[in-house]
Amino acid sequence: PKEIFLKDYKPTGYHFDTVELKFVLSEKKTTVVSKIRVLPRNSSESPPLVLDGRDVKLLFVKINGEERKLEEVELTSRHLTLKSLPVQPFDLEIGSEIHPETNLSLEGLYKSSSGMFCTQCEAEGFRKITFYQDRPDVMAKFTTRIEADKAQCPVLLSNGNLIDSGDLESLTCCGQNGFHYAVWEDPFKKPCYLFALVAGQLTSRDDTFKTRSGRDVQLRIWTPAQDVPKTEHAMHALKLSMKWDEDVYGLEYDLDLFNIVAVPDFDTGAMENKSLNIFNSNLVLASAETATDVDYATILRVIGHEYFHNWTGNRVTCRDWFQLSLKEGLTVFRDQEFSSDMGSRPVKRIGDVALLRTAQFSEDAGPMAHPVRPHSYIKMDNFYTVTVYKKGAEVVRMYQTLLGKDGFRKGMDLYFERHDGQAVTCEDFFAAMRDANSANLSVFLRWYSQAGTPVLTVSTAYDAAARSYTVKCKQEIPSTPGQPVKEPTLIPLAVGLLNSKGEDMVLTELLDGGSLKSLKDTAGGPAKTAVVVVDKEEQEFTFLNLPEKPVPSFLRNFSAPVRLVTPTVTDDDLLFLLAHDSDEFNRWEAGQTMGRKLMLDLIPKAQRNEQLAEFVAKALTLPGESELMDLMEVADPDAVHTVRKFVIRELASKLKQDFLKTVTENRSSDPHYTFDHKNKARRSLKNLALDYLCSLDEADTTELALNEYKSATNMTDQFAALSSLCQNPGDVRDEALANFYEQWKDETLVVNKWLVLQSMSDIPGNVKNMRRLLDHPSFDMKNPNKVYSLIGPFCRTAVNFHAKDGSGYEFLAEVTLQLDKMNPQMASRMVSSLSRWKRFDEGRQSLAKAQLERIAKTDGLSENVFEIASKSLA
Ligand code: HT7
Ligand code: ZN
Repeated sequence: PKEIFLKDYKPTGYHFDTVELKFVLSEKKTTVVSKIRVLPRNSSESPPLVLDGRDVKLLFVKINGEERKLEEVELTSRHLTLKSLPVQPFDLEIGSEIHPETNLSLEGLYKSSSGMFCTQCEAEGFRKITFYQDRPDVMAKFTTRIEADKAQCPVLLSNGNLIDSGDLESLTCCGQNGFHYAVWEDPFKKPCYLFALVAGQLTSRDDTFKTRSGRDVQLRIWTPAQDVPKTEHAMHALKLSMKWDEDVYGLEYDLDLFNIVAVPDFDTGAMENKSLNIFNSNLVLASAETATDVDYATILRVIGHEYFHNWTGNRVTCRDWFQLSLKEGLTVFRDQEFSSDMGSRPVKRIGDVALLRTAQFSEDAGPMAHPVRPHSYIKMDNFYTVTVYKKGAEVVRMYQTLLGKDGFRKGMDLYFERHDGQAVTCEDFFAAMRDANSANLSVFLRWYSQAGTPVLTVSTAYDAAARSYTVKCKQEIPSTPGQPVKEPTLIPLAVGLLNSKGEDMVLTELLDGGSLKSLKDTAGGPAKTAVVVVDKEEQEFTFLNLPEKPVPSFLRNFSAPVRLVTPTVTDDDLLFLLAHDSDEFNRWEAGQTMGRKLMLDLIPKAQRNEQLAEFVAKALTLPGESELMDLMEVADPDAVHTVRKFVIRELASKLKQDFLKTVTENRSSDPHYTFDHKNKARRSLKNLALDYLCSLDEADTTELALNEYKSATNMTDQFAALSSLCQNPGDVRDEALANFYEQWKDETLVVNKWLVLQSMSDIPGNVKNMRRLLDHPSFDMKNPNKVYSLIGPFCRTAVNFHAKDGSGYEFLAEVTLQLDKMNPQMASRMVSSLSRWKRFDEGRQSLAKAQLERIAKTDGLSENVFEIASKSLA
């Protein structure tokens, strides 16, 4: 397979100005005719025009209306190359044929199991629809005509505005009902990855939104008729998103119609196609009975995310796919801020950082480590990663931390002023931030080019006589594949200093590399948090005028995506911060640091099979198993699991009465479900307490959970009680699972939760159960939601995926190979779970490696899986 490099980027020799598409839809054979107005870049020469195309049958090619003989064009399985072209603007017309019914890859145009036609074009799916320059810097105005059987597809949707529609009485298909047509015109230039088409039997929930300039925008959420009642929350989320983008960024929606379609088989979460967002059903549909608080929050976030792309991604798009984080990092940052404003800011930040640490830090330390802007790829689909998305969002957040909210907004305004309607790079974003603030940030660009999580070591010394406090910083970025040596980057380190009463000290003056700075907060008042800029390998800062030795609170609000090491911070300091820090993120962090330290100290004991006695801790939700494994020289899944379970049980037994009280006091007397901060917080505390109690596996705690399960009036509480019961193998667990399935077997999204619960289980020997579930009627390998529910969570379990006998690895390899024949993107996401095999003991290493080798050797393997398997073995 061919590797593609960022350094080889060249603009195209031809612009596409307008594109007229005509689809005649049928599941077996759909014809697509595209008429493109082509503008040669250079009027003195006509280089070959290379069009991408995969699994598309070419029917004809016309230049300025004249048909080219098919023998005269160059056609391979990947490209159509046209030569001897006019040097003046010309019309290119291409006729082609595709087969939606047999397209199981879920990219291009496919027929969903629900019967509707649907497209997914990002990153390179448009080439499965027709021959085209399938790259994001080719931006054109699209008009789309769709013709289809009216009974089978009463609703025909594409991007932009509906400009014409009607019946085609003269056309009938195989004696069935008549055909009808719709013509859609998108007035905005766009790359083809934002093209979308949906056709099927759909019903909409309709609403309107009045923009701040007074325009009415029609909002429609489309689903099969029976699901319309479950779209109320999604519609609410959409209106909140539209309002938020106006309020916070001054960004208004630019068309008079905004459509969302919910599709039951969609490869990932959702897609921001211009004015026609397509969503996985599980990110649209919700009711109190079938969806949890987490589902409600996720829907709010993703509806926001896709809507925000209208400006960050669509109006200003990426020059090439290496720049993916330009739109995704920025839009994730925007959705994080949106969710924070709609709920609890610290709780949101804690959740985001916890995910970054478990998923992204480990990616950054493994064989697939890559910079936020990768240097090369074989399959772009493999680079929709936590690094590009979540570390990319942290990079954007750092601009805001460095420049302040106002400075960041000025940078955003300049970015849109300069680049609206363009396809640009991460440097363009950087330049807008820099120029709008006259800031000197050049070292900051290294965040885009260097992989690996920086380790920031911070130590301190207080000089009582001088009333000064010196903070010594050292940064180190570990080697990653292809990048043995790293340069220091620019790290904004947010620092607060607490006095002995636990109050923030006022920070007045800072000696920074010899120069004295006076400190003020952003509103010009006294500073209680200072952001110091660490941009050298080693650096010292001294805070002046401090009357007593402070307790330091470093990296407040997680001001940079680094691993912080603080050798001079004591356990007493951590307890003090846990009790007093005004930065709520760091209060949580102090508890987590203590939990990590205590559990890591216990691991050698567990490895020697010693008794793990006398442990008491303060933190409630403990760091997860994978986070702990990541901190070990050689990851030991069994010991980590034993220790974590032990600590949970110890806490539960010591605090049993408190937990019982917590459950009782946080039950709601109101059966009506409300998704607001107060009720969410109450439910999550109650359910966490219940989970601790069930870890004891005692008769009274089991009975309590059973009662909670039976009396639950919403899915959050019902599912939480079921999860708590499922910790312990036995009849109660089996009966509860059977009961839940029986109750919900007709609600696919709820059945998926049932699959997740069994897949993530740590009951011994769960692989057997997994094999049984593969054959369960509720499972379907062709549906991504089923695969993500059943296979994904299993690979995150310490004890079962990493079972000593290799059964977990073998299971995953079998599933991956089966999946690869249908949907390579999904298969490569699955195989990634094996990529960190070198982190484990020799026995597990050889078992995992054998499975990777088995996958890599398989005939007919996709490029997607090949890239991950071969890089993992390297
Ligand atoms: N921009 C969208 C990315 C996406 C995608 C990428 C590869 C394969 C399938 C896909 N479906 C959606 C979603 C987003 O980040 O907003
Ligand atoms: Zn996105």
